[in-house]
Amino acid sequence: MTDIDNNNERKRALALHRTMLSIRRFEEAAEIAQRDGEIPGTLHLSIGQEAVAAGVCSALEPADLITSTHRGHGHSIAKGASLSAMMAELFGRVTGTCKGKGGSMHIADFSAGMLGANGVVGGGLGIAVGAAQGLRVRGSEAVTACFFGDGAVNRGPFLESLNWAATFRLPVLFVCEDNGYAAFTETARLTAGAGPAARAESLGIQSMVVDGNDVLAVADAAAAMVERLRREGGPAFIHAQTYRLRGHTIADQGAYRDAERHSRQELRDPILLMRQRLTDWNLSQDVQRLQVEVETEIAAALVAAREAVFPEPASIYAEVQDIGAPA
Ligand SMILES: Cc1ncc(C[n+]2csc(CCOP(=O)(O)OP(=O)(O)O)c2C)c(N)n1
Ligand SMILES: [Mg+2]
Repeated sequence: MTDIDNNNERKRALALHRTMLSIRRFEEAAEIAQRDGEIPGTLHLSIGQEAVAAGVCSALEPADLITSTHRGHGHSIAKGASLSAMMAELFGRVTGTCKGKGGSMHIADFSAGMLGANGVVGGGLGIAVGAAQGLRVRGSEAVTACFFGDGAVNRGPFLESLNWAATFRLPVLFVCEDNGYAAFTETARLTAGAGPAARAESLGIQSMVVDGNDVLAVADAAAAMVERLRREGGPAFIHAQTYRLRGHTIADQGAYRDAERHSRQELRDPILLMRQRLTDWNLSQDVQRLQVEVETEIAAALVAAREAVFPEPASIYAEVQDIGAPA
């Protein structure tokens, strides 16, 4: 293999790798902190799926919006949410993205265009379409990317949201992050027909199926789709085929998984694949530098989270609902 000759391509590849590393190290650190009792509640980790978040968000501008899922750390980081505010949120501290009152499944950072994780499977779909409609009413040309899992395509909001977006040609990039499982069930066993992209195509929505563990492939697909959304309106659909290397939640050992498939997928870890590619391009030193940089950032986020205070009990009803405190 030869050096990668184009400087822009090199920068782009390293930036994508850096985003994936940030997501991986953030979640590994959170996993330890949760097990040590520092983070309350459970976590849904996206370890193994980082290329989808990194690739898709690389095609977005700061003004663009995303909606996410219960497995949303990667999407938030890739869209530019602050690592320390996110870590503080997991720790339940006042410096968190939701002042410590939301936690993992409610992380939102409007300043980064991240409209929220969502504990309701398929819950982000309607929000994304509503946001896109709202942007149009305001005369904005920003696009909205909507992440959802392979389990969500079997819920009603999937059809409603795709139909609305297609009818009004809203610039929404629907991203099915297909990790093969809906909780403890292999999704293919519960999904009729030819798959998520075929469902989108049946509504006239242009779709692509992409290797969701190849960050360059995801980034290229997303760039092409987003460019088209900006030029012609939308929507568009990406079915990103990936794999979850951890359990459904932090407590799940994944005993229901096929061992052979799992071993095969471990070798297709998106970070390993990209690191190999960067090494082939003689960029090992840059990879090491990125690893140190990310490590330092995560360590700082952990220190800041531990040092921050918890929200005042008196603030419990503030900013969490729109009906005010109960009488
Ligand atoms: C409406 C609704 N039904 C059921 C659940 C329980 N639940 C949480 S995650 C999950 C599986 C979701 O699978 P998928 O959409 O593929 O996302 P993944 O967990 O694989 O990222 C289920 C059924 C829920 N949170 N919301
Ligand atoms: Mg899934």
